[in-house]
Amino acid sequence: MDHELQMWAEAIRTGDRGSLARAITLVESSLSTDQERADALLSILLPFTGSSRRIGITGIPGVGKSTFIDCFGMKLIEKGHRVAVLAIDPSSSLSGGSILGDKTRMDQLVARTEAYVRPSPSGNIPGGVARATKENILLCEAAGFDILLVETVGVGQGETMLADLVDCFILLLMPGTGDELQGIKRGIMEHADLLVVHKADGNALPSAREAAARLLHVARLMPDDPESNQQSVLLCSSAPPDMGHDEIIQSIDQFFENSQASGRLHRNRSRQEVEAFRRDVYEQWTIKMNRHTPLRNLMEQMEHDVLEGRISSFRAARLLVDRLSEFRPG
Ligand SMILES: Nc1nc2c(ncn2[C@@H]2O[C@H](COP(=O)(O)OP(=O)(O)OP(=O)(O)O)[C@@H](O)[C@H]2O)c(=O)[nH]1
Ligand SMILES: [Mg+2]
Repeated sequence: MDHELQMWAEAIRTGDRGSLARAITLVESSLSTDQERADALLSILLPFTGSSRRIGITGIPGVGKSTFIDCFGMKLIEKGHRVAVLAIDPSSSLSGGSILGDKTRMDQLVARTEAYVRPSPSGNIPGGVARATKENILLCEAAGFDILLVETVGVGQGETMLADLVDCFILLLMPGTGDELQGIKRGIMEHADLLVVHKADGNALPSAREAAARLLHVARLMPDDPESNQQSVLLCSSAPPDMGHDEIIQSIDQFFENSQASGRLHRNRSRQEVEAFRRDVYEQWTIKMNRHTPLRNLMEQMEHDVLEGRISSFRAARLLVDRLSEFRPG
């Protein structure tokens, strides 16, 4: 085994932040040599991962996810936890940019040695943001963080991606907009383990209370999944003097106790592993195909034929797969 990688892994395990940051950069690199090293490093660290609580925080832009995490993270540190925060931006693979990265709003957390805050990756990540985030979670666990908070915007694919990465997720909602669902699909509401009416402060407090009461009503109408925990609805403010974070911590403790006892936690992680494997096979296969010139040429030719209507997409795909054995692996 590569001695340098062993030393690097050791430094990560002792909590050296520079080594952790460099490992995350390696995981997000698009160079294939870096990808191979990242794989090797993760393999060394794998036995020291998996024991953290992975918690997703979602909600529309501006609902206060980052401010909430800053405050919530500080309370967790007071209770003796070590907290890592990863932001994911489901659009960054497409746009090449990061909508979250430039305004993390976690000034308290970034100043603490018990916390590690990593803004969302920008640029084109091989295998996508979900793959990189999963590996970053593992790295942070190996570095001794026992609570992983993953922030993502609750629109588009964000929440589906989140469900494949975390054990539990919190949906933040805002009062006073007339519609508690605020464009958030019912699907997310059903998946959330905890509904939090955020910004419950100042003039907004009465409408926050009303919103919580209505949400509780909706939550009770949700189809009852015997496996899931009773969905809670809590009020919270992350503006000073903050309010409600301790209740959220209690509710999450309860969630983890229940899901550990019922085996749900373990089953969910197993499902995530299989999903990740399937996704990675597909993505690595695509990367390999794109690098293999004769295959790429054939694929482009077939794409052209599909576009011109000379062949159906299904038949073209089948012909392509049938011809794969003609090509030597690249
Ligand atoms: N009154 C009040 N304002 C808050 C609270 N939390 C956040 N804010 C404000 O709401 C605005 C948005 O906060 P962010 O934490 O950046 O929201 P976000 O959901 O992370 O936003 P994106 O990352 O852009 O999706 C900021 O101006 C915060 O100061 C709160 O509990 N109460
Ligand atoms: Mg944010």
